[in-house]
Amino acid sequence: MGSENRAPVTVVGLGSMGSALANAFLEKGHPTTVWNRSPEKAEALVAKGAVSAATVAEAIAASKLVVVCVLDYRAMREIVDSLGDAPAGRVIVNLTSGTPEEARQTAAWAAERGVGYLDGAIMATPPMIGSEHALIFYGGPKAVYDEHASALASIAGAGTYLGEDAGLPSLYDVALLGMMWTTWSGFMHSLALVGSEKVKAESFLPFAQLWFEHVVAPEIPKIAEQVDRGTYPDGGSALGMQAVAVEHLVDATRAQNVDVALPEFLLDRAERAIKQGHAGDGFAAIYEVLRKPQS
Ligand code: FVH
Repeated sequence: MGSENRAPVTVVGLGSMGSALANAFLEKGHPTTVWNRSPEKAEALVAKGAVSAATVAEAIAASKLVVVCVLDYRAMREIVDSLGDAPAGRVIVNLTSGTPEEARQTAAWAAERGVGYLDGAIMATPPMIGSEHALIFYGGPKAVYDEHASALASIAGAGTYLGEDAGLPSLYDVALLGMMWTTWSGFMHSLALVGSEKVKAESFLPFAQLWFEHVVAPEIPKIAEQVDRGTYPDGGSALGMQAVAVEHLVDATRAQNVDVALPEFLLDRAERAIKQGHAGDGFAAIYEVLRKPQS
């Protein structure tokens, strides 16, 4: 599509992420209107061709497609609630991070007011925005997504529609965030352990990478398959045996005077799974404990 045919877009919220989004729309040739609570943040974008709206109502009026990316849902709702009926007939793509519940409530708010609504979760940092590798999850009415998919491709080549449920992008977002934090925390714990004997992270790194690549990562698809099947074959390393090894991890961590909370958590969940009868199963049986925390 020639840039003269690009759909007009409004971007509300010009923090680090909103500015990157507006910049990507401008670079792909979309006529772009911007608004931010602190108007000076629009200046760099105006220099690149954006139109700075004096009010948020003016910004919403400028384009059918309105992308909102502010700090949290409270800020998002403050902004849109101040507009009365003005957003009716517009499409709001809300890329503000939050919970599935907040996303579903905002989708209901939009449906009551005749506003097309997609909720999105950005799985990228600002410098990645506009690249083919930037991933953004979307949820909401399929017809609304289809109508705006080509404009949205300007901010993320790897935009992925998850379905009609506006809560799913936030759910995937927090699930991946949790995976990232726990994986990194596991690495931090191992660095704290070897660091307690003055081993440099640099010296340990090649073994951590080898371990991750050849032992940890290849198990991920197998675990996923077992969780979907609901059976957890031990693969030669039963949980009962692995729990004893985790006990060593707890003991050694304490002896090295390193924070013991993480391995204690792992041991506790392994012991709960064993109590539920999973001693002869594999590691993935932990899923049964995490999924039903009351037991
Ligand atoms: N930056 C990142 O790496 C992550 C990547 C994943 C997705 N997140 C989420 O994106 C949302 C915005 O993040 P951000 O990085 O742009 O955040 P800030 O630079 O801190 O900008 C915040 C903007 O929100 C505006 N704002 C805050 N409160 C209000 C309010 N009550 N009314 C109107 N606007 C408000 C703020 O305006 P100002 O302070 O400049 O006037 C900024 O435009 C966020 O959900 C991340 O979790 C980013």
